[in-house]
Amino acid sequence: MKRSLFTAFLMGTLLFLTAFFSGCNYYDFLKNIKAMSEQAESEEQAITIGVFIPGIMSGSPIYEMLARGVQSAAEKHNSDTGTEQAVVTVIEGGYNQAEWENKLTAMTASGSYSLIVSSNPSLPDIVSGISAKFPNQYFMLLDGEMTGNSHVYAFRYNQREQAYMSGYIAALETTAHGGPKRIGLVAAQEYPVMNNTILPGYLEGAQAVDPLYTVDFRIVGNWYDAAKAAELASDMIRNGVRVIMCIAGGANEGVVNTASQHNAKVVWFDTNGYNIKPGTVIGSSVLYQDLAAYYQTLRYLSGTLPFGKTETMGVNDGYVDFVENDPYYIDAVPEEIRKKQAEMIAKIRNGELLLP
Ligand code: RBF
Repeated sequence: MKRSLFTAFLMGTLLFLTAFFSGCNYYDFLKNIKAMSEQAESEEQAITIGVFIPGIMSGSPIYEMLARGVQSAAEKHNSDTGTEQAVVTVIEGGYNQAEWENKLTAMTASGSYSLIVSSNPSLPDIVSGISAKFPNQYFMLLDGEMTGNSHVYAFRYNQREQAYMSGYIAALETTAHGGPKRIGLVAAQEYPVMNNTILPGYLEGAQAVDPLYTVDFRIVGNWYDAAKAAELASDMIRNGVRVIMCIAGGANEGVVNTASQHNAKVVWFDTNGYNIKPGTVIGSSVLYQDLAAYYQTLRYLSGTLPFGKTETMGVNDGYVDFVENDPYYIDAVPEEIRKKQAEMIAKIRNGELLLP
């Protein structure tokens, strides 16, 4: 016992003396160890972001932009920090909307994601139920509205502006060609934003050209059936409609092909669609969802995303636009019409025309 006490005392003294005489180095050594373990810890604490696509990405640019924006933000974060900290996983929920809630619940219950990102106006309702069961999960919802939940951030676009610009060009083109004062809208399905914002905004834009305009509004029933969308478009064209806007994801193709066969025209929504069928697509009212996803994800990664809020962005915030500088637009649409469209857009930009 006495002997082991003596050994411990001797070792302690030796250690103390070594540390004392090489004080500086020892201190640096400790500092290095601490820095290394902190770095390892921060690399270990991956920020995992799960992107839930409510549908299929192919044919739905709004979803492709979502995934691309989140991924670019993660790459930027990783390159800025010199780590591989941010990791993005994209999961497609498929076209069966009845399965989305279970799929998103499973994603949440896995506990694998620091943040779950999704997009479309039906997500807030689904997430509000899931959030009640998993109150620690953070969500970022684009193209949707949800306020007052401390773990949910939402971002929506001013789609009244977006649809108004579409209705305006559709009516200008129809008026120039003569024929009935009627424009078409082929939508995949009815939902509150479609019925209460997009359809009325489209009509409002057309009626700003001439108050006699009406909209022939048809529903495909899903986001993929191009044959059904083609049938609806043919029927409209037979009834004298010259310009059709389509918001039907993968089914849009049916509208574009039919219009091009019958010398009718298409207004594209969400992305620049002029090159899809040059000469047939005469308007593109776009959303910059890729930018929204990118910047809001960067805010999340820097800890500044304002959870609990919905932010709404439109033309003057740079998130909604009508593409005027595309060579296919310039080729397809006479100068006189482009001039009138440009004047209307200028009024939105300078605040003369307010469409909140
Ligand atoms: N837009 C798409 O482009 N593809 C889709 O598969 C799709 N699915 C949707 C499902 C629901 C239930 C709702 C409410 C909207 C969906 N949208 C889809 C529409 C999208 O959110 C947006 O409203 C339109 O793209 C117009 O900006």
